[in-house]
Amino acid sequence: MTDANSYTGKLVTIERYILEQQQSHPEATGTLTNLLYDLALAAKIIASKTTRAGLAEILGSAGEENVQGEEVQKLDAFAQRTLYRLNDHTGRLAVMASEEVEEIIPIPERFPVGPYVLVFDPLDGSSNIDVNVSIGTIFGIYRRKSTAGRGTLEDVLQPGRNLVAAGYILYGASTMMVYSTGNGVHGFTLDPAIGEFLLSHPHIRLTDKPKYYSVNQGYQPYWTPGVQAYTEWLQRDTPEKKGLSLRYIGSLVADFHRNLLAGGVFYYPADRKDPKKPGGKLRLIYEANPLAFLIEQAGGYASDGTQAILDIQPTKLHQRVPLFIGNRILVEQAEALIRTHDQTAVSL
Ligand code: AHM
Ligand code: MG
Repeated sequence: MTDANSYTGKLVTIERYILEQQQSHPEATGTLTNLLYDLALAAKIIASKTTRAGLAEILGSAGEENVQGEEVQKLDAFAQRTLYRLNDHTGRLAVMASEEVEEIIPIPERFPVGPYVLVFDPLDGSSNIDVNVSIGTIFGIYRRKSTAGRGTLEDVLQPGRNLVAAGYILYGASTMMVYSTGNGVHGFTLDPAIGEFLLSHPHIRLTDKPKYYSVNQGYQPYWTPGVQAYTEWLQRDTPEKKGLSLRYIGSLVADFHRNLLAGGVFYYPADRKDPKKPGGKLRLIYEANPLAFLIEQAGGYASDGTQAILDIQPTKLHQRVPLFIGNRILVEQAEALIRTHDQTAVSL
């Protein structure tokens, strides 16, 4: 059991914090507050499985039954189902969309609809599960645009600038939930002994002394000259900064989280490696936009190399986008070098 006396600071649960933030908006109906609670609950349920990853092989593999006679699911399918089931019936959402699902996810006819739109990547970095490396969930919340009935594709295809809230859950050495409703970025750490997310990182701001750059340097031969020049610039001492160290996990939430706390830049540029993915690998709606919203709230910036991620009007549900995200000064330099060296960078 957790000894309450072992906590030195004020104990603030995520529920209390979200509620206190809502109270500073007298016009709020509580719907967004409850939606964030639903996501915190989903986070706990998914975390309870990620900490048992690997045991499925002992207890039964995907598609088989485990010793309790339950069907064992792959973790990403489990995360998808958990998020869907916690949100399909609440009357808070008009529509959902997920990286794992090809079309928009309607709210079933038997349930009421509400004013918000939820987009999510249920388990990002899932190739890391088998090697016991951190993974994450990413989410974004919009207000619906359509005025009645079930939500539509148009409700989902909104620029990130319209986000009302966004966040992620990091399943790492501890589980953390980090979110913003447009009033700073706040981080909570799950205390597994009491099953509560406790405020551990209020008002996260990027440091002005960034430490890290994060990129899959294995793709360097396929980069454009602008991205090559940018990487060399990051490595050198320059008037703006000391040369940065390389850190790359290959799990976006974990890479983003480290750079948010320590300062730096993450990038997944457009490259010539896979001609079928000319816009890079990451998805605008489920990955780039929510994290871009958070980074701006923490004093940073996110770009596709030519413009702010948050200003891009999505045209397709699963649109990919090059991503440069982190300290503003570092991301703006990427834009400058891409402008100088690759006039054709985004139309590769
Ligand atoms: P996923 O959505 O299929 O899990 O892929 C996204 C992940 C990100 O977490 C990570 O930043 C990137 O893929 C790593 O890709 P790569 O292995 O090409 O460096
Ligand atoms: Mg993903």
